[in-house]
Amino acid sequence: PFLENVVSHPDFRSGQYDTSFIDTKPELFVFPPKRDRGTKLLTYIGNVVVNGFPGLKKEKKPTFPPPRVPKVPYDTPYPEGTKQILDREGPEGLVRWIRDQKRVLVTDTTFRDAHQSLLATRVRTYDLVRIAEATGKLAAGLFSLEMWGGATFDVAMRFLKECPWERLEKLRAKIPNILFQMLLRGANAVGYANYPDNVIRAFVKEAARAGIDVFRIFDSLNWVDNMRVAIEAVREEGKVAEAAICYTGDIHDPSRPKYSLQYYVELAKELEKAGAHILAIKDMAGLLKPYAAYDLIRALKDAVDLPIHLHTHDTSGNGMATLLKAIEAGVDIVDCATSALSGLTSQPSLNALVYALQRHERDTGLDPDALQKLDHYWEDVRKYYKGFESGLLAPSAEVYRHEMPGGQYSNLQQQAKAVGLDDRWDEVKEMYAVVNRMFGDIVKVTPSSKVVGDMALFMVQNNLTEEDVYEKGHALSFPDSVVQFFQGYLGQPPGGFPPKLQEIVLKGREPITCRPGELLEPVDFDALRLEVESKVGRTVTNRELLSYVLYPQVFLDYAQHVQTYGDVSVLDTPTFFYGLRPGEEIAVEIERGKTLIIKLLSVGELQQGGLRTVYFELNGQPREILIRDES
Ligand code: 3PY
Ligand code: ZN
Repeated sequence: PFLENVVSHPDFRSGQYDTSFIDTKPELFVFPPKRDRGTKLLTYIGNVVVNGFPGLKKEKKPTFPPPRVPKVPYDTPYPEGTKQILDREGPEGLVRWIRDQKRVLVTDTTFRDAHQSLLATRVRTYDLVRIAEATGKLAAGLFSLEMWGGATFDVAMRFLKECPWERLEKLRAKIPNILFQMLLRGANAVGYANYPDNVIRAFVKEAARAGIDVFRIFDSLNWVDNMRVAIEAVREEGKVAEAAICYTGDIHDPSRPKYSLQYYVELAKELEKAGAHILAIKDMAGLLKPYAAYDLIRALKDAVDLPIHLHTHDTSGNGMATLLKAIEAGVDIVDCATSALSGLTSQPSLNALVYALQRHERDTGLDPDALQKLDHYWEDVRKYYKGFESGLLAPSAEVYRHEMPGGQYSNLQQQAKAVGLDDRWDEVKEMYAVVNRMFGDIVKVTPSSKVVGDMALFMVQNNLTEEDVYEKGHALSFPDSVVQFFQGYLGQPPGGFPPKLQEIVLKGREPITCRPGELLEPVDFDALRLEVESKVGRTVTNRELLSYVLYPQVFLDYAQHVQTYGDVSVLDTPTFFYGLRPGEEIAVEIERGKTLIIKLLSVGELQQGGLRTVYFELNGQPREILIRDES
């Protein structure tokens, strides 16, 4: 930055400066050797070859056929899409346009929820960017692409070692015509705990500037007070506030009166008053049965004057039936995922829906052949991520019992495995339902779903029954997330906390009943900037600063990774996860027009001190890299 400041200074540019200090001191030109980008990438690849990718079983690199990227002539223009309508006419104009559509509109979740729910959120920017232009040109009739938020922010940095903001910018540059949609956890932003109001405002502002158009905002306890700051911030940016009611229970089940039709109708009215442009029904576990969907949407259409957007998961196998009944009832927009990433804990298939509605009065207008081309690509790319598949092979109607969100299922399974409960997974699922009852029947979605999951694991692990908790609970030390939940730090659940359990968990601590954001001190961004810059030894952008505010340690680890290995997002996915085979050569474009040719020659014997030499060729020149063998 210093050098940049110098060369952009007007005096320097006009040549009117005195350089005698520099001219007379040649030692200023002695620089410590800097590890170049090539060496850093070789070190990364060498490490994966020797030690495998963290969290993946180490295996020989499989052979993947090249993905079928649809051939779209590069000079084909992007058709006008919903993004142009929003930019021209603002959110109110967009809402008017939605109302004028007879067809059902569709959001494609392939870039976010589909892989969050099927592949532990692991799909990399590389694979998204590669299909982005074709998506913009072949699927221009979509309402929106859900492509950011939820768990993607955390996972991008924590596991994929890439910058979530760069993903957004790169996709925006390649898809200028379709609305970009993100999932925002209200006061929890894209994290697991409530943040101060000024963080929520700054995050929304930056996300809007980086390219998000539609913000789906929810609260994990359906507490509208905890959604207001986000809704207002989105409106201030001139973007679309899509406020969500999270659906749980069953409106037709008289034994679950808490989550009755009336409950959702009242919630919808509150959200309309709070400033929503669109109302979302967020059925995160896929509990909304087809006939319930029909009745719910009819009732909501009568109750509020907002377009309705339905999000569901296909865990039970009833997902498509739910969409069709919702469409019959007049829903405006539905969420689907490309066929290759649909079904099970993901969304119903986009391709199937398009065919189902052909020549129907609410035909989507999307071209099934064009969508098929995009789907071929995803069929191929999904294979790269086989190490992150959940193992679920068929739909499971058991979801109506445990009510676990689609995005949590495989996650909790991993957590259970990690604490040695692999063979007690059935008990964990059953306990999840028990805990929900003990907690007073709450909405379960990130982060409240994590609290229920943590408690269920805790009880199974310690062989505790519900009665045990009430009888011996005073002597038990509950998971942190459970204590915080009962302290009111995630907000207030409908009907309040069950007093007996709350007293057992809190052991004399005082719970709060106000909005946590009222108590949290505003973040001092200037002070934090100094703090993070001193830790990473360089300046950071406003976006990086926000990454640090939301995920301090994750950001620092990510920054350290970049320091050591460079920008690994430039590697193709098989190489990122599996490294190279001996003799394999790849071309890596490290920046536009600058390509490195990397070839792995061989891996040396284990040396004293646990090191191996990995032999490469970089642009035809031999290179040796020493790697510590951790195995
Ligand atoms: C998230 O918050 O990440 C979700 O997908 C909730 O359903
Ligand atoms: Zn979802």
